[in-house]
Formats: sequence, structure tokens, C-alpha cells
Amino acid sequence: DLRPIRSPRGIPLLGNTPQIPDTNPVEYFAELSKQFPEGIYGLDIAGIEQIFVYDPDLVAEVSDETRFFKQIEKTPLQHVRDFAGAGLFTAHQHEEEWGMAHRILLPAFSQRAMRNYFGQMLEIAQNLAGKWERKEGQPVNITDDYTRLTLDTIALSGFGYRFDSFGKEELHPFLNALLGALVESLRRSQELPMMTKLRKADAKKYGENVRLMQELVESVIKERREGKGGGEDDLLGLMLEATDPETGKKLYDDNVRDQVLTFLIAGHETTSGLLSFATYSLMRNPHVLAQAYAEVDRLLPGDTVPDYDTIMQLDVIPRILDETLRLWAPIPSFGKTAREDTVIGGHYELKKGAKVLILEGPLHTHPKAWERPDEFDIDRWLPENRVQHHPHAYKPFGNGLRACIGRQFALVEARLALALVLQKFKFSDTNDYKMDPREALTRKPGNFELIVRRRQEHE
Ligand code: MNH
Repeated sequence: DLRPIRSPRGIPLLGNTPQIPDTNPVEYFAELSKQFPEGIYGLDIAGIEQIFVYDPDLVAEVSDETRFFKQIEKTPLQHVRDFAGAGLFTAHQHEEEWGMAHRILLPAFSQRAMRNYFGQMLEIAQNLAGKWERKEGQPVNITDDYTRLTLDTIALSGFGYRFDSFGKEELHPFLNALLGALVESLRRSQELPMMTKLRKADAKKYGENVRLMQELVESVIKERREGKGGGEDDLLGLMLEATDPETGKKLYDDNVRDQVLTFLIAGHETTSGLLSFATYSLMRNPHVLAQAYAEVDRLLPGDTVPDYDTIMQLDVIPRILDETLRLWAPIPSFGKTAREDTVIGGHYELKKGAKVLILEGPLHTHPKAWERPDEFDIDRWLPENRVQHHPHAYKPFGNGLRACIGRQFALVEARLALALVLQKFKFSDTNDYKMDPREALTRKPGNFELIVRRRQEHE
């Protein structure tokens, strides 16, 4: 019983391309999903048929790695590859570089390995707290400060490199270059190549942004080669020295450059978004905020300095993070490609090479899998409730072999940052912030400002 994959009506030759907004395309895709309750629809974007999937049972099939894989060519990631090269995130599955780096770096991301990064994570979290203490009673841009936190944290713990972002008023030029490059690469993936060729000034700016990022990375590597900063067993140490157990080879020099850039990007953008959306969600859910305050006051009374074991004992804060990742996944979609002709859900025919995008927003709120889907309810994540979840209705870290390698790192860092911030501060939202998500590969709240104040005893 084959059924067609439905689509909104497009225009001859151009298909659906003109309908797709330049800003926040994934938000638009999520909005469209409401017209297709069957959990799947298609769009013709710049000549490529793109299938969107968000029914948990369809996602379960697309998560089967014998049938689907992560493809880079002819997806938005082919443009991200302009600057991230054969780094883990944008490497082709068949490329030798992916397997080598994956095997070399995986042990550095195990739960056990997290203890080694804790000192650096704490140092940077304390820099954030120090800044907010100096800002007493003033509005701070929450998202920008979490971006400073996560960028400084991955750079210091991964590469022994200090951005010192909290010492400066302006965001580091690396971040502007990254944003510019991400926006341009996303735009290229949504237009016909002939349109890209016409935008000469944008191409020049793109080249400059990419060069700025690569030069920074080269200076990080150079510092290490000259014996400055960091230990031998951090990420950069492994990238430069470790041999892959399977091939017996070390990573190639230009691949080290691609990996460092990849980790500087992938290692901060998303965690910053997570912390920002979590803070926003706490402001909107005072009863959850109260639970979080009670937890930090119990485990970290007064100005107790958090240690790793205490952070791992937290219970409310991790559930806040889980629920935030459900409603505000920082990477709102990820793509998979059919290895062969196949049928999903018993009805929908996909040809070999068919491109599927999993839409996390609609998946994470699908009524088949979630009760009161729009409610921020951290009790879904109590152990006794967790076991009842649909196994494929929650994918904030992607799926399978190409799922996020930095998950534990992100979660330890975010637990610590949120615990320290809640131990010391209260927020007030005098401007009545309205959520304004901004997509650039990942999404974060735009212009999210709150007033920060030091908490007093019994507040
Ligand atoms: Mn992360 C892949 C989400 C934090 C490094 N990450 C992915 C994917 C998702 C994702 C989704 C899969 C994308 C795809 O299929 O195309 N990552 C997150 C989220 C957070 C996060 C939601 C924080 C919250 N990621 C981090 C951190 C690091 C990191 C922190 C590094 C320290 N992530 C990666 C890398 C990959 C990845 C590297 C690519 C892995 C691979 O393909 O082998």
C-alpha cells in the first residue's frame, strides 16, 4: 500500500525554494509539519528533493544505520566543509580521516575522562560568575556570556588555549567570523549555485572569515608545538601524538587543523544555546526554578566551590537540561540518506540517495510519544518515567555512529555552569523577553537580556 509523500505546492522549475525564508528555515519546516500529520512531507529545495520526518516510528526506521547514513555531499554540510574540512562533523563516512579521528578521540570523551576537564571547566565558570558579580543590578546579554563561557571552556580544556573572553567587552573576532561563515554556508545550501556565483562581495567576505578562523587555529597549534599551554593528554595532545590503533598512523597535519576548528565550533555553539534556553525556561517556570535553587542550596550551600562528585550528584539540574533539549534542541534538525531503495512506515517509498531531515522540534513534541507535549515538565525525566518513553522520540544529540561525541562533555559543563550560576544569582526579566530564536546551523535565543543580582541568604 504505497502512498505519495505529500508536499506544499511549489513553482515550476524553482520548486519550493522561493517559499523558504532566509532566516530560521528550520522553524519554517517545523511550522509546515502541522499541515502533514502523517509525520512526513517533501520539499523541492534548490533542485534537491528533501524529505522531512518527525513521526517517532518513521524516525525509528531512519535511525537504522543499515538503511540510512549521514551524507555530506548535496546537503548544507557540504558548505560547512568549506571551513571544517574533514573534521569529525563534516567528514564523509567513507573517508579514512573520520575513522582515525573517531578512534583516537573517543576515549577522551568517555564519562571517566570528564574528571580531567573539571578544573578548567570550573575556572571558566568562575570567570562568568565574576563578571556577573561586577554587573550587579545591570542587564547582561545571557546568550553572549554563555557563548564566552563555552568557547573559553572548550579552548582551555581541549587545547590549553585561553580566549580570555570575560576580560573583553566585545565578543572575540573568531565568533563574528564563525557567524558570518555559518550564515553564508546556510544561504548557499538554499539557493541555486548560479545565484551564489553572482554574490561576489559575499564570497570575498566568506573567504576572509574562513581565513580568520584558520589563522587562529594555526596559532593554537603553533603554541603547542612550541611547548606552551596545555597537557599532552588533552584533545590537541591526542590529535598531534596518538596513533590510531587500526591503521597505526597519526592524524595528518591538515586534518589536525580541521579537527581543532571543528571542536572549537561544535564544542561551544550548542552548549551555549542549551544554557541560554535552560535559563529562559527557568524564568518561565518559577516552580522548577525553585526546585533548582533548593537543590543547589542543599548540595552547594553558601559559596561552596563545586567539585566533580557533587556535580554528578545533581538531579534536578540534569533533568532541566534534558527537558530543555527536548523543547529547544540547539541543533534543530539533522540529515540521513537512504543507502538503497526502501519503504518506510510501510507506505513511503524512498529511492537510493533520498535525503531525509529529522525535525527535532516536531519529533520531540509528537503526540504519539509525549503527553502535554508543550509543557516544560522535568518529571518526565525521573527514572521511573524515562523507561516509558518511545525509544526514537528524543534525538538532541543525533543518531548512531555520527551522534555527538561531546555529549558527556556538554552535559558536565552545563550542569556545572547552571549550578554555579543558580548558587550565586537571581535574574529578573524587566523587559519581558519574548523568545526570538536565531538559526545559524544551531539556534540560540537572540537579544536575550536579563538583570542579574547576587542572591541573599534565604532567597
Ligand atoms: Mn555535538 C555531532 C548536538 C555538544 C562535538 N552534536 C553532533 C550531532 C548533534 C549534536 C545533533 C549530530 C549532527 C549530525 O548528525 O549531523 N552537540 C550537540 C548538542 C550539544 C553538543 C545538542 C550540547 C548541548 N558536540 C558538543 C560538544 C562537542 C561536540 C561539547 C565537543 C566537545 N558533536 C561534536 C562532534 C560531532 C557532533 C565532533 C560530530 C561527530 C561525528 O560525526 O563523528
